[in-house]
Amino acid sequence: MIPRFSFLFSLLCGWLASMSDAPAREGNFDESAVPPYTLPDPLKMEDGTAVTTAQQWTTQRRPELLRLFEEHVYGALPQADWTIQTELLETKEDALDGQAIRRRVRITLPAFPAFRGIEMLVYQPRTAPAAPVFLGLSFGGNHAVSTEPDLPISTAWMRPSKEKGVVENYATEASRGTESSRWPFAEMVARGYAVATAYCGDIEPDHADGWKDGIRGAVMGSDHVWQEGEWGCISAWAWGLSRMLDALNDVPGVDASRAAVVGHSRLGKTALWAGVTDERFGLVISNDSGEGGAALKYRDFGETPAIITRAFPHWFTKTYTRYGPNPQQCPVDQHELLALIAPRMLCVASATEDEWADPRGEFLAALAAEPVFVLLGKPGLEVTEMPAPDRSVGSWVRYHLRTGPHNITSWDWEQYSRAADALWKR
Ligand code: GTR
Repeated sequence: MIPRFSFLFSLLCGWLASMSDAPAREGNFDESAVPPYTLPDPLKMEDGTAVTTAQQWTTQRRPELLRLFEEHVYGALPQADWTIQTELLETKEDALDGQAIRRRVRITLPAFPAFRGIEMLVYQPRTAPAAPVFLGLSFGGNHAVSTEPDLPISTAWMRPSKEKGVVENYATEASRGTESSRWPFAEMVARGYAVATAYCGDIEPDHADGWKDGIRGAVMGSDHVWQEGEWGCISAWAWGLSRMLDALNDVPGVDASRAAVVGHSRLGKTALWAGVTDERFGLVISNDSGEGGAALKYRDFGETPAIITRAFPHWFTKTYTRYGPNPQQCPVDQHELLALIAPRMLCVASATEDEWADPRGEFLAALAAEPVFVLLGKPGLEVTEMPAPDRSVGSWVRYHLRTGPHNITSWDWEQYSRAADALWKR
C-alpha cells in the first residue's frame, strides 16, 4: 500500500506542477519588504576623492567606472583587429508598399573568417538625403521583425519558441513577421528616421555554449577557458552594434553621425552597454531592460543577480556570478551605468505589469544618475517622483512607464522618436 501511495502522490505532484505554466517566481515583489541600501556615489573615485569638475569626470572617473563595469559585470573585449568588410546584398527602392528603401548589408571580419557575419536590415526614408538612424538587435531575425514576404528566413540558431515558429532551434516560414509589432518601421520612416537591425544570434547564439559559434569563439578559439573579467555575451552583442554602426557609415541616405541605440529586455541591457562603450551613439534607449540593465541591483525587487546568473550566466563576465549572494558587494550599481551615458541623451522605459524588471528600480537608477548629467551641463530627470503611467518625463534624461506587459510597442517608439526630434532639432 505504501509504495503505491507514494507513487500516486508523486504523480499528483507532477500533475500539479505541470498545471502551472509560469515558473515559480523567486524574488521579492513587495515594496514594503525592500531592505534599505546605500548606492555608491558616481561622483566619488574609488580612493574617496570627490569628482567636482567635468574634466575630472571625463579623464578620471569615467574610465575608472568603465573599467569596473568591465571587470565586474559585462567583461572587456580583447584587443583585436575589428576592421569590418561590408557587402550590400540588396537595395529595394519600393519597400513597405513604396514608403521606404530597404537594404540588406552583410558585415564580416577579415581578421576572423570563422565568424559567420551579421546580416543587417535597414529601412530608410525615400526622400531624406541623410536620415538619423535607430539601431537595435532583434530576438527573432530580420524575417521576424518585418512582414515583407521576400526577406530570407534566418538560418541562424534560435531559442525554442513554438508560438514564434521556431522548430528544433531553427526559424521556419511560420516565424515571418512574428516580431513585427515591436518594429514599427513604416511609422519611423514616416517620421524621417532610418532603422537598422540584425538578429542578436548572428553575433552570438543565446545559450550557455553559444559563444563557441559566435564572435567570442571565433576570436578566442572554441576551447577557450573563460576567466574573470573577460567578455560575456552582452559585451559581444554590444560589440556587434558598434560594427553595425561602422557599416552604416557606408550606407547612402543614412547619417551615421546621428545614431540612437535601442533595445528591449536583454537587448535593452545590451543597448545600454553599447551606448556606454561606444560614444558615437548620441541617444541611448533602454526599454524594460531590468536586472543587468537599468534596474538597481542593490535594491532587492524582482529579478536579482543571483537569479539572472543562474539562468543566463553567459550574458555576463564570470565575475558577476560572485555577487549573487550579496549584490551590494558589487562595487558598481546600474545608476552608474546610466551616468556613463552622460552627456549624451538617455531614455529609460518600464511597463506597469513588468515587475520582474523592477520599474521603480529603473526610475530610481535614472534619478541617481542625475548628478553626473548636471556636472556635464545637462539636465537630469527633472522630477523626483515616479510619474503616472503613459506620461514621459524629463527632457534630456527621459523616463516613461507604459501601461501593460513586458514589451516594446509603437507607443514606446513614439516616445523615443520624440526624444530624437528634440536632440537633432527636427
Ligand atoms: C528574462 C530575463 C530578463 C530579461 C528577459 C528578456 O527571462 O530574466 O532579465 O532579459 O528574459 O530578455 O526577455
